[in-house]
Amino acid sequence: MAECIFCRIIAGEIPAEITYQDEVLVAFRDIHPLAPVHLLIVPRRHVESLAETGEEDQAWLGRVQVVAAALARREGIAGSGFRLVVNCGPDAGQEVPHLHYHLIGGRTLGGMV
Ligand code: DGP
Repeated sequence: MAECIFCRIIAGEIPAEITYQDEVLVAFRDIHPLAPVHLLIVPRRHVESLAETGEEDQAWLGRVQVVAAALARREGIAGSGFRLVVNCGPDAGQEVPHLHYHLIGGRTLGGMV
């Protein structure tokens, strides 16, 4: 999607600190980090939100968690703990309409809401 900011990051049109990429997923540092480690894990394919996914997406949605755990280990927060968050839709405060998972850690995190 030409005007999607995350599609443009994936395409290399907007700079970002990319920390991981494979054939289906890309991870980069959040521009407004909420903690010492704050990565966004996104599918290369433009999917607006988790609400748009279905049975056919099971494999890569599962891969998100495998990659998140690997990145947590690489970032040194697997032992101290981390949070994997997906905001879906307006009530959850989703700002960028391209499905993304926040991997957050490196400090004690507060309550969920
Ligand atoms: P959400 O509220 O779940 O839609 O989170 C969107 C996140 O995306 C927010 O934490 C800031 C981040 N973000 C927005 N624009 C950019 C950008 O251009 N580059 C990077 N690296 N992150 C961005």
